[in-house]
Order: sequence, then C-alpha cells, then structure tokens
Amino acid sequence: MPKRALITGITGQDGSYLAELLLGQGYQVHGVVRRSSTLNFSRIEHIQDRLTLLPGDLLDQNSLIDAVQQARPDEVYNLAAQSFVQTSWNQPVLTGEFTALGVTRVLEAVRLAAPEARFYQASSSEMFGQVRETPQTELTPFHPRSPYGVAKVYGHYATVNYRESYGLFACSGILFNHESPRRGLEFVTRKITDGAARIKLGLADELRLGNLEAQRDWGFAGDYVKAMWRMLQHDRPDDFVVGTGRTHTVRYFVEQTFAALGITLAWEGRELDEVGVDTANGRVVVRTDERFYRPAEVNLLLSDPTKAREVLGWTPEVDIEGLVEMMVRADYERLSTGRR
Ligand code: NAP
Ligand code: F7E
Repeated sequence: MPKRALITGITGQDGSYLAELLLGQGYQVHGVVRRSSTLNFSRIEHIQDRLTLLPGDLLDQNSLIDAVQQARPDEVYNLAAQSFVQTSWNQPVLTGEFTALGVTRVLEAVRLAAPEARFYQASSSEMFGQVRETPQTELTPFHPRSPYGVAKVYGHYATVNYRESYGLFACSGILFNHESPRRGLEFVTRKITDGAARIKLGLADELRLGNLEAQRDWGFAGDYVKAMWRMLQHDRPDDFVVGTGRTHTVRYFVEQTFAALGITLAWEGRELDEVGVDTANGRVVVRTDERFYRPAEVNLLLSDPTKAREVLGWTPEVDIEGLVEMMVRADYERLSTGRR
C-alpha cells in the first residue's frame, strides 16, 4: 500500500517541493487549498494531475477535520502560514490566527481524525530573533522579534505539547531561511534576483532595499524538504534545527547576484542613503529605502545543524553561491522570454 500524505500550504514554495519529493517516493499526496477568487496553483501546476486537492482553511476547524478524514494520512505536514515577517506588523491578529492558532487547529484535526499519523510543524529560526547565542541549536532560548516570530513560538510549543499530552508523533523543524526560484517575490532573495535581472534586461532602473547588514543562513528549499521528510521517518518524534551552518549579509547576496549578471557594484553613502553603483557606467542600480526597514530587526541568524546531520543523516547540497546562480538564472530566463 502506498503511503498517504497530507500537506497544508501545498501551493507555497515548500509545499510544491515537498509534494514533488513525496510523489517521487510513491506517496499518494493530498493538499489543503484555500478558496480564492483566482486560482493560485502556479507552483504545482506541473504535478496537479497527480495530487488530490482538498478545500480547507487554517481558520476553519471543520474544514481541517474533513480534510484529514478524507486524506486518511500516514503523515501530515503543516506548512501553511502567513509567512512574510514584514506583513506580520501590519496584520498581527491575522498572523496569530493563521500562524499560531492555525497550528492548534491542524493538531486538533489530527488528534481527532488520524491520531496515528505523524505530524510535521514548520517552525522557524525567526523564533530565535534577538539571538541569545551563536550558532543557534535546538537548545537556544527563543526571543522572537516580530508578530510572526511570536506566532511561530506558539506553534512550536503547541506541537511539543501535543506530543507530550496525547503521544502524537509530532515533530517541529526549526528551519533557517530557505529559498528557490519559487520563492515569493517579496522575500529579499527573490526580490534581489528578480530586480537585478530586470535591471540587466532594461526592464527596471533600480532596486530598493532595506537593511543590507542583516545576516541570514540561506539554503535551498529543495534540500530542506528532505529534512522534513526524514524527521517523520525517524524512530521517535523530536525537534531539529535545519540550516547550512553559514551566514551572509543581504549586501553579499546583492553583490553575488549582480556579479552573476556581469555587474560589479561599488557602494557609496551610508544606511538610509546608501547606493550601489554599477562600476562599468556609474549608474545607481541599488538604493536603500526606509520603507523596507523593520520596526525590530533580526540581525544575525546562524544554524548549528549538527543534530540533523548526526541523527537524520541530513546535509544540504546547494551552497549560497549555487543558490544565487540558480535563482538569478531562472529570473533572467523567465523575464527574457517575456513572462513577467
Ligand atoms: P509560502 O510560500 O508563503 O506558502 C505559504 C502557504 O500557506 C501557501 O500555500 C498559502 O496558500 C498557505 N496558506 C496561507 N494562509 C492559509 C490559510 N489561512 N489556510 C490555508 N492555507 C494557507 O511559505 P513557504 O516559504 O513555503 O514556507 C512554508 C512554511 O515554512 C511556512 O509555515 C513558513 O512560515 C515556514 N518557514 C519558512 C521558511 C523559509 O525560509 N521559507 C523558514 C522557516 C519556516 P495560498 O497559496 O493560498 O496563499
Ligand atoms: O528578509 C532584510 C530584512 O523577508 C531577510 C521567511 O521565510 O525566513 C523568512 O523571514 C532579511 C531581513 O526573510 C529587504 O530586514 C533588507 O533582515 O527575506 P526576508 P525573513 O524575514 O528572514 C524565516 C526563517 C521565516 O520563517 C519566514 O517565513 O532581509 N531586508 N531589505 C529585506 N527584506 C525584504 N523582504 N525586503 C527588502 O527590501
């Protein structure tokens, strides 16, 4: 009998890579999709005929119970969330409903309708926030710095609590930033690769960014969904940090991206008035903009993924340079063939 999986957030970046991975392993893959006036299946359209899509919303308890009853899953991956940190300051209540209470609703659906199923919660390095130690491990205390981070701490402990209260096989993956050509355009990596490709093709003049000094441990989403799957194949439920163990500034990501397009940058000015100049022709192509700074910043994230490596045998395959190359090439090709 093929294994059965249910994925919330299947239309998102990670959901699409995870669905591909599970299909490749012979799973029957079910995905929860919420209603919208326009279909939003671009990341899964290439595999849609092999998926079973079920209507449901993190806000609606009964829809989640129905989805679990219909899917009869061996494994449930809760990837759905309001996942953009910046938006969480504008919509803190909605972020709490989706990203915090939504986890309890999915856990309740599993407890009531499929208590033997294995459960994965998409926790986040944003929970470390103002970091108490570097690098961050499974034992590093949390100090979230955004409504999103606060909501993820709730979801993390809800997962731990359902494991301890009801004996659910519930795992929390504390994943550091992971990116891909399927990353949403508002996240900084994709904003940079898309923006730089537009400048190279003459479709835009400049790219406006916020804090260039923030440091992130960036990896490739296709690698990280393998860690999620491995957590649910392990012999007991546990929590794992997943990252590359390397960190870089936003500035480095910008420089690498422009370099991949043959543009060398020189920086002038400071902080809110800084510009990146194309050294070949003196044109300003990057400009800092107050609108993209955050009320409270997470300055530095760096994982220690030792436990994931030793217990799960997981290691990432794509490094930051490979990731930049993959993303900028995909954006350049997409835009140069007229797809906007
Ligand atoms: P994403 O691309 O933003 O995808 C989010 C998914 O959640 C989408 O499928 C979205 O559906 C769905 N969703 C949002 N609100 C929903 C609701 N009320 N009901 C049902 N579905 C809803 O996020 P991602 O990058 O793939 O991340 C996956 C998960 O990992 C998220 O929980 C995120 O917070 C977490 N995480 C991400 C990272 C990272 O670096 N990518 C790191 C750590 C943790 P629509 O398509 O309908 O909007
Ligand atoms: O910002 C800085 C910004 O929005 C990264 C989500 O997947 O990873 C992601 O959260 C950094 C921040 O991701 C711009 O201030 C500068 O320091 O790409 P981001 P994030 O906030 O780290 C975690 C692990 C998650 O769990 C989340 O779901 O880049 N930055 N200038 C900018 N960021 C954006 N978005 N836009 C800028 O113009």
